[in-house]
Amino acid sequence: MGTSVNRNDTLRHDPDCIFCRILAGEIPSDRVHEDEKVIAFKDLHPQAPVHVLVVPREHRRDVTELAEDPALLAHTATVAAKVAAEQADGDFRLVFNTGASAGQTVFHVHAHVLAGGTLAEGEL
Ligand code: IU
Repeated sequence: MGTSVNRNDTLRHDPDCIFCRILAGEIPSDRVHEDEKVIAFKDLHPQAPVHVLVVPREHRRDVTELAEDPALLAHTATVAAKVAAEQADGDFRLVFNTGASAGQTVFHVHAHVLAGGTLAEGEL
């Protein structure tokens, strides 16, 4: 399915993408942050005491497409740090699974923020 502009004609949106549907409010999520560029919500299957996904509103496939907009990539990291400071002690691991072999299952870029407690080496 092709990516298209969404209702406000500014952001790339894929109606078949589950994260686009979460962003549109069609599927509920437990949001901990939202602004005009990204949202952050709790992962449905947490793998750490704090496990939040920071998701750019624009439909981009992975971190390599996100990196085409350096300001948006930087903003994603800044929001991750804010979430870790608010939900844990400020320390965090930031993971972008990129490609199926690396464990990416949702092909709308998202940063996993893992925090709280001591994270094992190599976790996620
Ligand atoms: P991955 O890096 O693409 O594998 O990460 C996808 C994550 O999205 C994974 O941790 C899921 O638990 C999480 N997730 C979710 O929180 N809510 C959903 O509706 C779906 C996946 I689908």
